[in-house]
Amino acid sequence: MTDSRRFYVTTPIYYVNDRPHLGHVYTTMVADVVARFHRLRGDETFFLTGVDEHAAKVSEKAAEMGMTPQAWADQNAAAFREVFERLEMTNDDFVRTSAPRHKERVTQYVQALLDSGDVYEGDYEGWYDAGQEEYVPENKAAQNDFKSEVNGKLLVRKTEKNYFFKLSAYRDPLLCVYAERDESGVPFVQPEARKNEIVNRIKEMEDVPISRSGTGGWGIPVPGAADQTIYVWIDALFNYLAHVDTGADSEWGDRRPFWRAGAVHFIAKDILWFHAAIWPALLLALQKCKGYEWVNLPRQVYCHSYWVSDTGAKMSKSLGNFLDPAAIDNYVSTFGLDALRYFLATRGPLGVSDSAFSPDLFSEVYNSDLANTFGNCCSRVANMIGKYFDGHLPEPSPDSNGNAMRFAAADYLPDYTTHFETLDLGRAGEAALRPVRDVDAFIERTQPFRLAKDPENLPTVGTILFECAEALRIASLLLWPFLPDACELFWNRIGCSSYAADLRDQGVGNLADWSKWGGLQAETPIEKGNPLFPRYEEE
Ligand code: ME8
Repeated sequence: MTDSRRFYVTTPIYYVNDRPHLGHVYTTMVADVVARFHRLRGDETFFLTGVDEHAAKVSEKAAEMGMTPQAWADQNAAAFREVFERLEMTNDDFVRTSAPRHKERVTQYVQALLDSGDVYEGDYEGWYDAGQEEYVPENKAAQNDFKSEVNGKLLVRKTEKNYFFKLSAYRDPLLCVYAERDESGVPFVQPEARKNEIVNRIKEMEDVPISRSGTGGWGIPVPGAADQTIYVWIDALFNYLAHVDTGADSEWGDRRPFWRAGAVHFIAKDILWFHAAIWPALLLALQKCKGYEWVNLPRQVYCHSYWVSDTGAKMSKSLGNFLDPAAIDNYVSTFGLDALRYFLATRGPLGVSDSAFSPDLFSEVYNSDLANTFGNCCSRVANMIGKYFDGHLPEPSPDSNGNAMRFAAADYLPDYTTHFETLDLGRAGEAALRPVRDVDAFIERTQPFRLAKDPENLPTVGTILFECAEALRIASLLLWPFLPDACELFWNRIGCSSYAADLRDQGVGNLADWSKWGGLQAETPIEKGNPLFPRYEEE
């Protein structure tokens, strides 16, 4: 398998100082939809998510709760894992930074950087944002009245003995990477507007401390300096490499080809600097170390915006206005998991603007796209096949005026694929619904229910309905990454359950082949079943 047929996608690893919320579910769901698309089209795919444990806010919250940091982290890590499982995320592994395999790798990476001189010992004094666990540059701190940009709390003046990373040495190399990637047509950071922000900051970057003292041992020790722990951000960023840096003889098998294929990192704008500057600089430094020459840079950092509440405030744990797992469950039990997935992926803040999470918009999108469009069209076609052809797919006649859909089908795939490649899931969802909209328009135009009144027209009606069913089959393939449960149910009803079996057993599909015209067999029993998406009426 060539690297271009491999795909590696990650989400941030989330802090376990509290329970998961909609923001975490969102990024993981977006990555899940994208991972499913790649599997569907036959790419060997690796999808990583997980939790970030060694933050001071985790040990502080644990102390508040009267628990050890590890016990508190265990409890919340389990909550994240459980929510992701319940939401049928298809992540291939789940990171915990307190796991021995993670600690071992991070220690090795930092040791290599100490050996090469890119990590060195020194003193650091600066303005510290305790909530964000980061030092804020002097000018930025002053601009903001020495308060946190994120939670408004006062910054603290802090001095410490530290190990530093020679970030300043990577200004030019990083700017070169950015320029090269722009030229190649796949910019390192997307969307474009976010990239420009970062490029300006890279030009001024200084060395950064990468260790902390006084963490009470909660963290990974700096090799050879037991009183210092590796700064939680360095520890966390390395997860992306550590979990696929496994050899053929390990318990996880050879995952390195996934790294070499080029990671796609989904994150939100709060953590762009770490991913767009520090992370690639660390990798450039590591790549110079013996044994790590194979470590290339990620393919892309995709930076989305925020879900905000109806009032426009960011949804966050500290603001207490997030949708928690119980609220998320409520949406799932009312509308179904597919609906949540579809709404989040297609109406979410993937671009540079925030999205307001509004219950009204949710039900509106559910009714318009899922109940009235995909669900209704499937029912309509199955009903007519039931009524006029005894529930068996009719034979199409080659040259009747009923076969117009066949010609439209040839161009569904390219647009859809392009939107997935550029991570524009709103447009990808729209492209997946296009065949459904075309079927609705085709039925309106040809009026098979009227034609069927005269038995002489049955061959034409049969062709029309065959073409409708065939176009819906193609739509269901394109919709599968968004609506896996409904599409698999639909496949069962139209005699195509082998798609789900292949995806499950082989881990990959064959979208190019499957989406070719002519996948359905005449005479196949077509099951009507219950509506895939019953219309939602507010009580
Ligand atoms: O930053 N809208 O963890 P974290 C959209 N551990 N996405 C949101 C969101 C919102 N309102 N709120 C949170 C950390 N997110 C570090 C990451 S990675 C090496 C270490 C999502 O628990 C979004 O993906 O604060 C954001 O980047 C992430 O949660 C922050 O999660």
